[in-house]
Amino acid sequence: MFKNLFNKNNKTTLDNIEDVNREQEVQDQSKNVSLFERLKSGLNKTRKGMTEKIDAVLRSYGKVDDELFDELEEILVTADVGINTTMKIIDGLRDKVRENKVSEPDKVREMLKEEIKEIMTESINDNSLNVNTSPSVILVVGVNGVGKTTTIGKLSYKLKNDGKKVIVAAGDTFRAAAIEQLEEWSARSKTELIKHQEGADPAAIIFDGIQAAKSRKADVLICDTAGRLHNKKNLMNELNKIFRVVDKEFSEASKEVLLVLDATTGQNAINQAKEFKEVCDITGVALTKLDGTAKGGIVIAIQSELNLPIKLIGVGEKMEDLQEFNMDDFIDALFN
Ligand SMILES: Nc1nc2c(ncn2[C@@H]2O[C@H](COP(=O)(O)OP(=O)(O)O)[C@@H](O)[C@H]2O)c(=O)[nH]1
Ligand SMILES: [Mg+2]
Repeated sequence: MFKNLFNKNNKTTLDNIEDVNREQEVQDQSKNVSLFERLKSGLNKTRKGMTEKIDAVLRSYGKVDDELFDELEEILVTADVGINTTMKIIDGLRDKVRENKVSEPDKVREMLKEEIKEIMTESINDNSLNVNTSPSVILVVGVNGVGKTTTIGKLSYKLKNDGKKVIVAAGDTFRAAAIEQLEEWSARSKTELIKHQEGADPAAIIFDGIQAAKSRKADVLICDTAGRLHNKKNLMNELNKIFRVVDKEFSEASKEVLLVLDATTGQNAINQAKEFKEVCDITGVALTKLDGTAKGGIVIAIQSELNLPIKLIGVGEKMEDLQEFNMDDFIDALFN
């Protein structure tokens, strides 16, 4: 009767379960470490362009004075933190320095970190992607070239690995390449793709995607869309039509409208966000190509100036380089 509880090593089933748990824990830890390392290396340029400059300034000053604050201000603005946000950060920093009677520049660093975190969390307290209730639908919007299709490919892979049933709808019918790109990703990640021909009505594809998601009991439906902003009115009409279909046909699904922004485009990204915000209820931002810019301060501006939570960040071209955004990890990766 007890035979089954023992194996060759005289270990009980419980021992084995513990071994497996421990192994899983170690795996999880190393996965987290490598994710953090990836994040860190994805932010190398910004660390050089922003953090290392801040450190050099702090090192070169013997005391905390106005000039020091001016130099810090300039570094933040240059790193695309945005003028308003930078001014808020520097004002807050001045207050903290005064209140705490700080006179050594190296203590300022810790306070600056705190101040940045405070500014970013002032109006936003949740950066998690809204996919935990099933079914859910993610509408991915943004102008051409920002990384929508790539982000969808990476995200579908990631959600699939998390054990979710994912369906992707190829709603960018303006470019055949977008459909082909998704075909490659869906073959790789073994997720189902709903597509029509180039030039087809995007809203019809989203409609089909919804029917497929319902009948196959999918957890997440991810919808690609076209991003040709040169004809803003058409684009916005098209998006509105898609939103109406989703609201009408899939009202039971929790909805995430993810705006994809390219971090390398700086203040342009901020302007795009403002335009999209006018016509759709953006629920979060996927910020791509952070690895390609020294101006990662845009992360701070997006949260603080646009009041939009960053939910995903792209720190490279590989699958694992799409990460869920975590504020503490971001600040640690930037400053440690
Ligand atoms: N380095 C880097 N490149 C990216 C990232 N995300 C997307 N890209 C690249 O950006 C280019 C445009 O992406 P695509 O998904 O086609 O953009 P779309 O037009 O918005 O669908 C492609 O070459 C992608 O490989 C990222 O996080 N880092
Ligand atoms: Mg695309």
